[in-house]
Amino acid sequence: MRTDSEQTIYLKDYAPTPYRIVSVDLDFLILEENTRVRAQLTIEPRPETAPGTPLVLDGDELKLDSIAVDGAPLALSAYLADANNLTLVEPPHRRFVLDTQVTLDPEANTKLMGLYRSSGTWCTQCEPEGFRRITYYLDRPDILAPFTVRMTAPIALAPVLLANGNPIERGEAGDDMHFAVWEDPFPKPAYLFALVAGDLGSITDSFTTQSGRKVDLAIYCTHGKEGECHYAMDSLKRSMAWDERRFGREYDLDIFNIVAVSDFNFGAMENKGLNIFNDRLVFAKPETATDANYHGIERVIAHEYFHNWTGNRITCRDWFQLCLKEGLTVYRDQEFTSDERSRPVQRIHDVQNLRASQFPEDGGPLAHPPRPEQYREINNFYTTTVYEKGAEIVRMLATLLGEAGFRQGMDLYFERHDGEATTIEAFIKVFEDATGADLSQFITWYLQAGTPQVSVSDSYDADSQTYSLTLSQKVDPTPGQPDKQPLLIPVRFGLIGPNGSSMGWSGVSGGTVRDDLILLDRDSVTLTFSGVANKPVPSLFRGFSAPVKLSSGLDQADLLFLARHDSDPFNRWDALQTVSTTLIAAAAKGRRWSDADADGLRQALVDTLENPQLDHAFKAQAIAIPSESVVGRHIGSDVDPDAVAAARHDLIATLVGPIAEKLESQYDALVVPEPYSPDAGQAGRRSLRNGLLNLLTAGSDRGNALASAQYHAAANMTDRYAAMAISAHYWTGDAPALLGDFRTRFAGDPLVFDKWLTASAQAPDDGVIERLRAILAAPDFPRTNPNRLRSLLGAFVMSNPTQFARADGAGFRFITEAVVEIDKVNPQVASRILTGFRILPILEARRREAGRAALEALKSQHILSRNVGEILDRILAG
Ligand code: B3K
Ligand code: ZN
Repeated sequence: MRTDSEQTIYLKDYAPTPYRIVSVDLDFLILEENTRVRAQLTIEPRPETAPGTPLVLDGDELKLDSIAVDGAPLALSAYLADANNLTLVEPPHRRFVLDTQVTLDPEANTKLMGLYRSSGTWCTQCEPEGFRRITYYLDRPDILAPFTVRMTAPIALAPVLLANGNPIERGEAGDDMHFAVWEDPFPKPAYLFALVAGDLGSITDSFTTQSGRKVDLAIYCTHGKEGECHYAMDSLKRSMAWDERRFGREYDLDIFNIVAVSDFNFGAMENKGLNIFNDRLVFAKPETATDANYHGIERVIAHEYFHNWTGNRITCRDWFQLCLKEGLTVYRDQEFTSDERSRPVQRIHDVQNLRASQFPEDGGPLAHPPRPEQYREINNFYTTTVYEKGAEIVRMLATLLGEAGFRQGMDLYFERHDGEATTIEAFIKVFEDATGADLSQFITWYLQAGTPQVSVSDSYDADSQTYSLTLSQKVDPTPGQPDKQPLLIPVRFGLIGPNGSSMGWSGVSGGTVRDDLILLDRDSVTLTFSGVANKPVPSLFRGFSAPVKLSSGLDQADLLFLARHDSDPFNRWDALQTVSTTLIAAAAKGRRWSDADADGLRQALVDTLENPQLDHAFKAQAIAIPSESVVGRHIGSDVDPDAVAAARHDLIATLVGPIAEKLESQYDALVVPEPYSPDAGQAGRRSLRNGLLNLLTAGSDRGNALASAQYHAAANMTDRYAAMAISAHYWTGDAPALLGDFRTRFAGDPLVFDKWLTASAQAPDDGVIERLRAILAAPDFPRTNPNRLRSLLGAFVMSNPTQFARADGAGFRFITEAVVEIDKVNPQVASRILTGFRILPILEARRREAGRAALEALKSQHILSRNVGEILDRILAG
């Protein structure tokens, strides 16, 4: 294999640049055929820089048209320019203006990094290293400068001209052209630069900040889609108010714009004052968007808005610190959603996501610390470990310091580091300085990869009324990190007595216990509680207080006791999940459950469903049977996905059989009266009803008919999509017909087409790969659009374990062949799809070998991008 660069970048090599950029003036001439970019960079050497030190700017696929310093064209011997660098051999040893011009072809830019065109609209994506595809620059996050941007474009093609900051001038430019000038007074790294030019519709609104400043808000979109932007606008205003209330953070410019585009490599981007969004995270109407889509829009609008402080005002020193802005901002968006909706339901949702995607990453060949120490391609490190584990680390900090201490630390962070590009160490230090806490052990969470496994043993002595609890931690080796240090693990807990209520104790020895928090800070801690009147059942890691795998040592009876009595909703949910996972995992290995086990679980599910104190959304999560992937992960080695799928199906049938009628009458009773609203109450009710449909479809002979009827009667996308997706997942008799109807019914709506692609990709029948090949090969399949590709191939890889990991290797080969083609167009999308192969180590030998063979063929037969090459090498080495 050859890749375009094998170079590895190391954190230990970090050094500031010898020159800094004082200010940036950009001038874009946007034409149908090409775009000309003139950059005037005011640059100066740092005080410590020796005269004659070369200045090396970054570029990527650039071609230099002209170059001058302080107005004088440069002699050929004074610089070196190629596609990747512009070097001034001996720049002036004083402040000077470097003036360069390059010409770009946005239409041909299928990587969607830098300046590109999406459905006629010119737009940009610069994080992490896209700005160097626009102009030669010191393209790294520790170079902060104020930007002024002038854009000139044809009025007919681009009546709307947007950039960061505030608009300061606009007017006619002759020849049916016009111009606009934008100024962003806040010094920013180039990755936050953005520009949009196009013929767009918009909706507008305003927000008055806590200090009384009025901010103009707008969302821009394709004409005709304005009516689908209102939920996003509402989410934005609620986010702005929440950040003031919860963190005292006020917005700082007079204007905040969002633009929805249809070709985008990920969800959205927090460019200063001009967020650019994948349109799937903006557009929503009940007939085409699900409750989950509304939820996603609210979350991501909030996330990008929150970056204005955590990411933009305070940014990262280098890309190794990515978690500084991403983990913290995910924590903030999770907290926002918890405050806006139901906290326990949101917590369960976030943990499900963590376990479904981060745990597999952390336990496989792609494991890396939240703050990595090396990379070949930084785009491969926008991972669930950096984002979601990063958020868990911030959450643990808040748990350890308490709400007030955490807020004091955050206040100090904003005060001390505003306007800076900083590090994880500086972030941790503000909490130490604000509260006096010693966090020297805690920071290990950022530096060490792998999910800690915590095991528990306990004993009770009735005579002395003492209860002793031993907690031990262990982290398996991960690539490049054979030896692990013990972490500081906060264990929120309670002891539950035989009557189901919480128990107190009179004293505790052997370790640190603060109120309801145990600090597990060594390999093993044994706590002895005195004055404990009866043998308790421990409820540990309440609210999932740390991202660990727990072996509680509790048997099914204890777990079902917790499911019934724990005052902590998360642990009630988790207890049920653990029971189902354990039963399916054992059955997949040939040890089927006893009748008594199944009866006990069934009764617990019924009790949960019938408990009037629990809300619908929680019940929906509680009755959900863990996915095949979650069970496979729990088994951990030598996994046969067919056996897991069969055991899971069998368990559902066993549980549902005797109570099918009861479930169906609950299902009937839960119909949600129209009109549709995306609010948490209605959404929770729909999710419970669809959860029941899922059980009935898998576990009763009524499922096919119920799902078909629901599909045809549905008045909103949530119910229609659920019926189709459930039918496809269990491949019911009517599934092909429903998929066929859905496709024609919504022909022409690309975001609904994505739903069809995803449901199609999850069908478990042996014909699925041929069908997917045909979809992909159709001449009109939009093979440059990331949403389409991910909906089809991402869904197949991540949630069709029986077909992706087929023993004959057909699923693996289908993906590697697709990856070769996609890599030529868009390496970021290709490498993301390839990460699905990280499951290989846990599969049974036949499948593992088939997967490796597909990867070896990919490696030996093709020229691959750095993105794909890095992922491939890491998986093969793991
Ligand atoms: N910061 C961007 C992600 C950029 C991804 C580059 N591969 C969106 C976000 O996390 O908010
Ligand atoms: Zn982010």
